[in-house]
Amino acid sequence: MKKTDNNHYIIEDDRTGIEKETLKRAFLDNLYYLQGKIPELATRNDFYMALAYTVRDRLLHRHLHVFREYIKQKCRMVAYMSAEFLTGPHLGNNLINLGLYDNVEEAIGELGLDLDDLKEQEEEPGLGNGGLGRLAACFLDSLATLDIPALGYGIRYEFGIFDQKIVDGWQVEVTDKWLRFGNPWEIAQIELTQAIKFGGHTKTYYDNRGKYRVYWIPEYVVIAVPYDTAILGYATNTSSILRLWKAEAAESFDFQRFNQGDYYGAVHNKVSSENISKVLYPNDEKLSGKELRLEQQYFFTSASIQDMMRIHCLEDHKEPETFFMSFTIQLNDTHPSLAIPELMRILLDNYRIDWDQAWEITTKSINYTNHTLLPEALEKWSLSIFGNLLPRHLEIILEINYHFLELVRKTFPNDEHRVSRMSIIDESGEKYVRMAHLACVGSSAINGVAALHTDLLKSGILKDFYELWPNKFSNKTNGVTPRRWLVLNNRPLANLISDKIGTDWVKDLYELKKLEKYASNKSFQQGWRSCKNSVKEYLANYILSHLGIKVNPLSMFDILVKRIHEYKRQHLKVLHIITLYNRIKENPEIDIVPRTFIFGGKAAPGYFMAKLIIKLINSVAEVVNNDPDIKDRLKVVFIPDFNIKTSQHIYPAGDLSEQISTAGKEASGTGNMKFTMNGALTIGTLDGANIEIRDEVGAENFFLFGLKTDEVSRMKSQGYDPHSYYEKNAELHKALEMIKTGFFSRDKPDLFQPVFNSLVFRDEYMLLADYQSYIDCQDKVDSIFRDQDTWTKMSILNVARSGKFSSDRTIKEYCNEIWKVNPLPVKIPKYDPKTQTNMKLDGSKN
Ligand code: 26Q
Repeated sequence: MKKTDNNHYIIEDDRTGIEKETLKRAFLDNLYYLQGKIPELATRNDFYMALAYTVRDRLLHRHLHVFREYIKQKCRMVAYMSAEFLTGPHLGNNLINLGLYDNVEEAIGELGLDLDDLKEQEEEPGLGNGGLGRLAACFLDSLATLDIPALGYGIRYEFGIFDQKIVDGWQVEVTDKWLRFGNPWEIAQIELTQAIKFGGHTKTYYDNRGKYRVYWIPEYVVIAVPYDTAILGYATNTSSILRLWKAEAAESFDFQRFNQGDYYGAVHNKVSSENISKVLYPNDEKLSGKELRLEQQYFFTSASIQDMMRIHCLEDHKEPETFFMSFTIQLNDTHPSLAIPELMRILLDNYRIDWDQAWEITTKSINYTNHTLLPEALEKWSLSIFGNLLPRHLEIILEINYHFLELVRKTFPNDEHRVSRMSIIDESGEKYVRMAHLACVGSSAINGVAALHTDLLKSGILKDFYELWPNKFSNKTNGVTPRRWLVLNNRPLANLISDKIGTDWVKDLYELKKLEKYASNKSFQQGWRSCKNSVKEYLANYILSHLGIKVNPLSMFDILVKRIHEYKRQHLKVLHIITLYNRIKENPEIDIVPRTFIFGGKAAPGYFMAKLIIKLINSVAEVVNNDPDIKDRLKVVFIPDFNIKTSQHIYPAGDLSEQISTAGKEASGTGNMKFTMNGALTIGTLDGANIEIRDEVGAENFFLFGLKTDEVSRMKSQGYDPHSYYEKNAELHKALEMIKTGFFSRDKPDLFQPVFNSLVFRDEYMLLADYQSYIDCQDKVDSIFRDQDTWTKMSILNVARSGKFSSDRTIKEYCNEIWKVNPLPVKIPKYDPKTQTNMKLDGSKN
């Protein structure tokens, strides 16, 4: 209750009020009426749910108001289409973005509960594999924070990325049942359901104007039900909508079949329809035989395009011809690229718009972001699978291709090699639809995700397209949201920064520059170190309680967390660890900087080598951690189930960030940015966004090693011989021998031979060529870490110069250069008589 000047009391509404007493009342009320519990009998989940609903109440009116306003104002909206949105847990983030974190923490504390404890209870929506999915989530945060009208469209997978358990050093996959206790953050919008057609065949006819037309007679229909989640902006009324589609059967029960006595047949349709949104595919699953993946892609792109068209036509006078004025669509990789033929189909077949105009509307609406340089990772679908599932879309794609190849021939006469290289259809053997080609042809703008990546696209896998349309290409270096990755996850550091330079940096990360002048200030350095130490202690406790391994918080926390992949070279880090181990064994008194090596990451379930690398890390850990000669100077820890939740404890605690991919392989990387923002120094190759991080923080504050992109390709073309490195480098030789001969796998000596063989006889990612440079660089890291003042200064400068890596900067670039959309801040009346009561002390209404 707040007292005003004229003896009035304002009693806050239980659903929107933000005073501590109101929050407590609302929380207990939700516990009682929604969970059906009194505090004495409530479980931790009951408390979490009650708090989640309390927070949801406080964001709902923004969410509802904002969208109504967009429709009213007929503004242009961004539609970010992505097969993955890796949002992570919502509770903490919503509290930060609502500005309620401290109030709620206190209110909950006064009720005898711990906010950290309740946050831990939230099951995270793991609806993504890694970087690409997390980028989509960071973008929604930035779009809302910058007041850009936006929708994210994707799939509401019932099972997200698998949970990882480590059993006897091996990865074991466990189904992610994230919805099992309910999801308080989503709202099903049943009335916005869309029908999605599949299979069947097409027919032609002449319409009443004598025009040749096609219609599609599908074999079956699946229903798409949207579930909305509000993604709040920080300190603004705007919220983006994340709209995820769930598949349901059109007729959930086939009564005709049931009456014929075929009970199982009667539910079959329901089961197979619902399969479409059942499970997220891991990222390096080979596509052959993965028809369900294509069904998923069409399912969510069709539902989303239909939904956009519905929204566009909401205002009476809006015609489909002006669709591109209502929406600018961004394709997050090729996974949603069926949006191109789907929008064409709707314009051609449903609205009977002519080809040329339909094509103009489509290409004006759509843009494409590429996220990979690995040619084997480019999506392609066999023509027969494609044609069976989407016969009409295949016709449209063939016609797009016909017009496109005509243009290629006109622009580059007598160059049939180019024509077959560029064709949307790969006809070199079995026929395939090349999704990246479709995306390039159907988009106005094409971008890479870091400067080097974009350059390599232009000179490599998309070279022909760049030569045809140089102006379509641009670079948009990735970024991450500082709200989650710094303010929420690293409270001590965020508070220290705000005490020094105020809080403007949260919305304008370049403000961190103001820290530069304190970089050499001894007392600021001390405060900085004590922040780092406190988050390191937190992680040390986590490791002790979850893994039973005791690590020294004063040792250097040397961290490599990301998906396990050979190009990311986790095994190069292992070679470094074995080298240090051998140095100590040879000279037990050697003066060495104590380090804790922390690994985390999931391997795709079908990726043999990645899974073996996890086992290798754990086997090396077993030996190193238990060898008395090491005297705890080296500790190796593999933290299971690296995801958004576990990463929240990891990124803040980094001293050294390992970004060691082979130059030219990592499109951008975003973990590198999260570490930099949290004051870790990077050891890295000139790859992806590492290059730009180094440019920003200064070469003197970055540990660079390894071959450059052009050196990698030159060496490869001249015939790279890994074996000679193995022969000539004594320390490397010894480390590899130990892997080969079973030093780390005594009960199964040949267990790690495949690792040895792949390195010594092929070494596609050139670990051996980079080994010595990496080791030398790590020795330099050691010598600087010994000088804590210098290290701390470098750490402060890294944070001070990390402004570029806010996703706010990235989103501004997309807005200005590709989407052409403007901020539209929405006012929500502060005082709303419907939600607040104004009464006098004696109880009479005024
Ligand atoms: C494709 C077909 C079938 C099944 C799965 C997939 C699939 C799913 C996810 C393929 C790729 C992905 C994810 C790729 C990804 O995360 N790429 C990363 O994107 C980041 C954001 O741009 C970059 O920073 C990383 O460099 C890049 O590896």
